[in-house]
Amino acid sequence: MALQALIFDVDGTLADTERDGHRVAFNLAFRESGLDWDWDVELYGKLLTVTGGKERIRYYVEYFLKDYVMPANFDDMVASLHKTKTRHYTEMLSGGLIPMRPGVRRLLEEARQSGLRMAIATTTTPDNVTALLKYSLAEDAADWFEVIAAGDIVPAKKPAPDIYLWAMKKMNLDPADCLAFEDSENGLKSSLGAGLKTLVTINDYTADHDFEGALAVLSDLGEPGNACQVFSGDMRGRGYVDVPLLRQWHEKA
Ligand code: XBP
Ligand code: MG
Repeated sequence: MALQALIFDVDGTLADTERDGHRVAFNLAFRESGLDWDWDVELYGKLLTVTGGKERIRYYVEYFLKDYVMPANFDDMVASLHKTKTRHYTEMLSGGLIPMRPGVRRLLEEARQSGLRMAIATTTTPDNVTALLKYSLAEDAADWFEVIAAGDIVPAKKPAPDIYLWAMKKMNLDPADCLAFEDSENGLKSSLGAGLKTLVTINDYTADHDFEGALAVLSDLGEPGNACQVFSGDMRGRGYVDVPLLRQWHEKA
């Protein structure tokens, strides 16, 4: 079966959003809500073991703020904090603050031209995805994706496979028709769990993760004249990922 579709994770994969995007927005929300919580770069790396912003706040309170006494309305408090965080994050994106990672725009444009179908499968809130696509990629970029599977659309977030399964069901595709793009161990567990061959591009927060089972592990997608670093996988002599290479990987694997 020929390759039909590409399914992309967002945070860390399309753009480096965590350290200078989500993390900063969480801190702004805490401050605005009168809390003295502050997630520095190192702590945020530990908190990233839990996907989903609301889930991450709960994890922080439970495991890092042992003396904190949860108010009776804690669920509402988390929901409200997260809403504030989303407002800050999308405002930051609207300033075009966070660029696409190397090779992302090129590969997306090439995939569109070659008739590949495309989808998003992410843990983050839908508004965050549309803002990132609009302000960092193109005004109409959300329309490049047939399905945007995001946030609470499935209750079990990554590493559960549900978000990928949901996206493929919507597209009426089997895992064998698709390739997935991820940046983290939780993301890879999710895509592999859904039966998808997966290409991993790492970032500072995920460089030491376990990527067993990935098609290839690269620093980024690379660009002509600016080759990516290859940690595992066979680039077939190329310095960057393009559609013919994806087709070769898909056929072989
Ligand atoms: C990334 C995440 C998200 C974001 C925060 O998921 O774990 O939780 O950090 O987003 P992925 P929200 O890499 O799968 O896109 O605060 O909107 O949940
Ligand atoms: Mg990710």
